[in-house]
Amino acid sequence: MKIDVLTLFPAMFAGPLNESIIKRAREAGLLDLTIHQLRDYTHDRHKTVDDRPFGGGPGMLLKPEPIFEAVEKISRPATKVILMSPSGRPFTQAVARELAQESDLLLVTGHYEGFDERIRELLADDELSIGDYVLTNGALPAMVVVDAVTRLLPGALGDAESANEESFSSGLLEYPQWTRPAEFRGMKVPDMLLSGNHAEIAKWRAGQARVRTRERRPDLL
Ligand code: JCQ
Repeated sequence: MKIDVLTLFPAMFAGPLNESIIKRAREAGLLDLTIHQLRDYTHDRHKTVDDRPFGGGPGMLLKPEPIFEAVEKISRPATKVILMSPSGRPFTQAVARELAQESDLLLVTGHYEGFDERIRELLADDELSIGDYVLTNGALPAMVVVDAVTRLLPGALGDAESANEESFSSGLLEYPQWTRPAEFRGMKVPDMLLSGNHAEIAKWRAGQARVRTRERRPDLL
């Protein structure tokens, strides 16, 4: 999969996408990731990417010309153009699974008060939010999408990591788990898990997952 990212802060991408599973997926050729500096698509002396909103009001908007030029130069016929902003539709595991089926993504990251509406109307195929909070810019949300999508690409996860994908596909939160030692600072692992009765253990875990989901995320039930 090819993923392009358009950002004012390319340096933010240096760390997280060069570690662990994503690093391995890039080295294996599963992910071809390119980070583009939006300012490189301006033509004025000050490399202007933003301007004040018509009608007044606080803050600045990303102006259309640099983003249109960048998207037209970077995208290919199959490219799905996605804006990252708090006004987008929620990014979920189901959306990650959909995006993992695409061949080309271009993630356009915003900041300030937002995008000139013509960017939305004419360029964007989709607009995604990673959650109901406001960040300083869309670089972290773009990295979240790249990470969640890349780990779903066939061959990205090893066997041990793949097992983990089961957890969210149940639609419930994960049940509690323990590893050795069986007693730590006086706290014991539930006897049930030491019983060796795998049918009973599976039933117990399903119950624990439901209890935890009802307490923390009743919206998922
Ligand atoms: C994305 N959840 C939060 C902030 C404006 C118009 O674009 C803007 C983008 C940002 C950065 O993204 C987020 C975000 N999902 O804050 C303001």
